[in-house]
Amino acid sequence: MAIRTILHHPDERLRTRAAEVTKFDENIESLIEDMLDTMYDAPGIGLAATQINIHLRVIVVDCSREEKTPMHFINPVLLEEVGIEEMKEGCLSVPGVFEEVSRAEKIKIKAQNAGGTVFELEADGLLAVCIQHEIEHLDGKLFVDKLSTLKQKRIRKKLEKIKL
Ligand code: GNR
Ligand code: NI
Repeated sequence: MAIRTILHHPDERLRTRAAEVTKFDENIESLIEDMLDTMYDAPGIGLAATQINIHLRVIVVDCSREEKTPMHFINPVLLEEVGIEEMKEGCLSVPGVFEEVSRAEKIKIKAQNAGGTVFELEADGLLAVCIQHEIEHLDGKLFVDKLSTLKQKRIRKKLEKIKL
């Protein structure tokens, strides 16, 4: 049980491409626990290991409204993307910024669980948006990269000024 520090844009470490997980041991289990603790504390509906400066392909998500439904995905890969949907997004690494972003409406992914077992999942709605947002973190991308260059400049300036 540990809450880790979340990196903030424009920290260059957020631009790191995360490496595949090859060892499914207790270190991965405790990383997932820490990521969930950090996500719930924030609070957020998703977190990529990149955001806590761990450059491994691990994401956690909980988009549920009532009961806690923690999910984790190791080495996630997008297999199918169908349709387009616009949603207002935010990011724990870009505090105070909320902008419309368009993404696939329905997705199918393949991933591994903490035991290394491969599984597939189909998602739509907020869960699909969140999973796509998290996978992009693992490739060093942020949702603000999809905005106009003018908006990107303003966001960078604003965050450099407040330096949370
Ligand atoms: O908490 C979060 N909310 C959110 C809202 C809309 C689209 C994506 C997200 S993910 C974000 C947490 C986060 O930064 N994950 O990387
Ligand atoms: Ni994010």
